[in-house]
Amino acid sequence: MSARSEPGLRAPQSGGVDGERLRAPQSGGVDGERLRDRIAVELARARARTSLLTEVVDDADLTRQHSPLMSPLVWDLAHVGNQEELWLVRDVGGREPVRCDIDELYDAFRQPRRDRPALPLLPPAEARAYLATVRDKVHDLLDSVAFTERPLVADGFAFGMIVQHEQQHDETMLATHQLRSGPAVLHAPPPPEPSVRIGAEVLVPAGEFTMGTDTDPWALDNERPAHRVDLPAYAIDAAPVTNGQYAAFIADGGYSEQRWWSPPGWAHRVREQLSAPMHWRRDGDDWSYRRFGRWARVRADEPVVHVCWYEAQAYAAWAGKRLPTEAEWEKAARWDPTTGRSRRYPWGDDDPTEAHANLDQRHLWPAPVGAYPAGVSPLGVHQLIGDVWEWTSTAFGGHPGFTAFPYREYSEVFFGDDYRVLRGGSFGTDRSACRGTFRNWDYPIRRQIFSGFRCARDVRPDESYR
Ligand code: AVJ
Ligand code: FE
Repeated sequence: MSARSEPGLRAPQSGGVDGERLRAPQSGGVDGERLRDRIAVELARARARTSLLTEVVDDADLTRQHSPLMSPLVWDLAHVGNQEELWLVRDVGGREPVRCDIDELYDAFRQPRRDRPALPLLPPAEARAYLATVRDKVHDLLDSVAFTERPLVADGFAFGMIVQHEQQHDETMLATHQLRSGPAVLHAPPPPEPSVRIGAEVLVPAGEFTMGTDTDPWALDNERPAHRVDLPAYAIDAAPVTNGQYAAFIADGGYSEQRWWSPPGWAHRVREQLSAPMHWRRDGDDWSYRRFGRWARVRADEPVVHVCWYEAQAYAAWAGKRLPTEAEWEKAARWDPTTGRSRRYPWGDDDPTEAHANLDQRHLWPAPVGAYPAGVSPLGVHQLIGDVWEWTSTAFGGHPGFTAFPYREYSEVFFGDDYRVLRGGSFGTDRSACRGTFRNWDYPIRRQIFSGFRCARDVRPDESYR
């Protein structure tokens, strides 16, 4: 039984989020056709990005391991096709396997990343041919699939899951590109310039809100079910912490003062000799940062990126603040005080456009603070979606009433104290794999991902702005 077919804990005030508009289109008729078209568009969009990320480098670069933290790009490539084969061709379609001899090679749990370059992987041309064969079969079965009430296919869920899976690996491949040495091969226009001034922080009143979702059709198991969470009043930064703010922490000796760091954070800092975000180097009195093969001056008003959870936590302590909990992040992003509802996104229920957020690998770094006024939340919090993944203080776990669906290895096996939750997506995240409920997670030492943060603090019940 899946979380998706349970009546669940539908929250009284979540009606708009969980409203009729998002209900299952049936197999036949206009809605079914619209869903088929939407799936085809999303599959094609994901594949275009996968192709781009794997065509800008040669075969040697595709096969090489650019960092022990990452897979060779050609592993991600064939793994994307293999997951699509497993879930769509074999499970949804009930078709014969395309290649069952390679399942084990591309099973992330059987092959740790550091070992992947030594595997007898499909060479690039074979991997591309494999993906094309699988995709042809998927188009064939998409033409005739019935979007029945079966949880795996209702609302086209399995297709949405596979779209998001490919896009997630595309973000991982983008992070591999960032770790790759050599000249720039990726090109994109710079993000927009700021168009509004943003205050320091926003006060969020005490009270309940709806966290998670029951009905967002392509929400993954860890985003479910919707449930009410009561929070005391808190203040949260109106924008992510910027390079300028972070450089002030460095200049103030933040990396050499143990008191700002947690004990495991300090041990990690010392062992790894951390002294600045990943990819930064001194440039006179300033800093430069290498992004995708080009050195650029660190810009003070851009959100800081490539920091680990321990660095974020130390910065917050230095600033007299703390990281927000995951629930605090989500309330700031989704709660509308006028209606009491939780929105899908800070700006409303509509899918992101270029005006709302820096997503989709449209730009190759975070946008300066104030660049996305249209993306503001009802409470006045900016740039929650896109730009940088934001570390929260919360360990990754299931929402109350969590049920693994459709496989435990997507989320459940990662629950526990080892991982911290990140929210909101980055410039490298596709809009299909990002929403107000979407949850990412990683080890607190990781910073090769596009990770930044914002701070929060407790407030007294009678406090207004500090
Ligand atoms: C949700 C980003 C942590 O990359 O490990 C990809 C996504 N799961 N293939 C990851 C995922 C299976 C996952 N993260
Ligand atoms: Fe995967």
